[in-house]
Amino acid sequence: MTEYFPEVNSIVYEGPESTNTLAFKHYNPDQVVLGKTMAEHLRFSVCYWHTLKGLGGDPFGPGTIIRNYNQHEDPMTVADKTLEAAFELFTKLGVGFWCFHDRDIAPEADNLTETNKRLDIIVEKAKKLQDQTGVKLLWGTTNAFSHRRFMAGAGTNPSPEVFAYAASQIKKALEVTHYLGGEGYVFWGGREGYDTLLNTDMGREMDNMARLLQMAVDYKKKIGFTGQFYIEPKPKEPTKHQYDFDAGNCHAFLQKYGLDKDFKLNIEANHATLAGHTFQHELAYCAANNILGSVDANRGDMLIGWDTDQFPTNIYDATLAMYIILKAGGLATGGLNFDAKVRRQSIDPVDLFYAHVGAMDTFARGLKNAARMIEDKTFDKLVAERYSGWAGELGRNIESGKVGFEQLEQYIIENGEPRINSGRQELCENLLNDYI
Ligand code: XLS
Ligand code: CA
Ligand code: CA
Repeated sequence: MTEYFPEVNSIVYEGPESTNTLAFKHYNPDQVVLGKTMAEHLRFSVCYWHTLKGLGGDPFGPGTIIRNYNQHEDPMTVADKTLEAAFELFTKLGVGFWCFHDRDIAPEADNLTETNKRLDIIVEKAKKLQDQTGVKLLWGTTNAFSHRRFMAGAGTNPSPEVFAYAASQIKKALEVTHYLGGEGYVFWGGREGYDTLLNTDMGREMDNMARLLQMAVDYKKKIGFTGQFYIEPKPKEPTKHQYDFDAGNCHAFLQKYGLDKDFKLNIEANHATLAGHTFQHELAYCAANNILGSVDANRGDMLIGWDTDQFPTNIYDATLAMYIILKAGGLATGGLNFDAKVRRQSIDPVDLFYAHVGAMDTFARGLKNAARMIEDKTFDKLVAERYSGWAGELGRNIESGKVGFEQLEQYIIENGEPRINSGRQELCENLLNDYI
């Protein structure tokens, strides 16, 4: 098979002292941390759309990046070579997983039947490459947002015909994800939102979105696909307002429509910050509500208000994220998927490797830092102390539902002004810095 990245060898762990810019300084896949290997904890995944297909286009100009695997007239030849390049990259990076949209891996044809045939050809090859390399599918998904037919959404489209197209496309994507042994399936609401309420029936759109998801749940059971379903929140972009705004919003939606047992969330760092939250907040919300599923590990830019999808390099954020993830018991079927793209000026193939090596090391450091925070119980002790009142008689009575307003009023009349304690935020932040 052709080698597409001959300038890069397999990336190996060389330790913190290494000066090799194409080696891991912290990610040591077999190193055991809190009872599991780093590879088992972190479950790194490469995303197909940005890493293999992204060419650096932005609203002001087309792509700047030329790849050796897409220099061909025939779109199926390009798809074939891209897949080979992809598995070479996955293997050289040593990631265990990949993720794709149906349309990333195989181009659309003139009608759905032909499109599905093309998809089958590429999926067959992907299955072979997975078997040869041991790289697994973390999740599959449907691109029901790029084609012009989806300009007004898929499940929330005002036209039932577009809804039917989206359903057909999801049906097929579920089948191929199942065939490839995918551990999950993501629903990101592409253009499921609105640009003006003046032309929008919001209630109907949300009901229809739920209908589409319920159909997916039914079909999943029918074909025996046992992978985990995820919803991925994002507050805006491409529409002004996306219905699956943030974790809290998705949670309410799933509960309202009785879908909460069938879905967890896929939390993307850049989407969290676009929603005005921290990455850690969205993870913590999910953990507190038992809906933490998977993670799209990237970052935004503090000064840019859109989805820049940059590779994660912030050790502070990665530490806080891993702290929440570890405390929640880990990612189970999920993983850390690098839904991130190299910058428009990073035009060399080697930049893809620098990007992933840096991101993997960032999360490896986050994992090691978080593990020490947990072992030392530094913050557990602070939190336990802060809430210790709930172990007393009053706290127990409130939490067990034994008392109501009248008894609590009586308590205050008898005992007077409550005692209050310092929150110690500065101390907490100083202690955190000891681990970074
Ligand atoms: C776009 C989303 C998308 C999903 C998968 O902003 O991040 O890439 O992860 O459809
Ligand atoms: Ca994403
Ligand atoms: Ca994104």
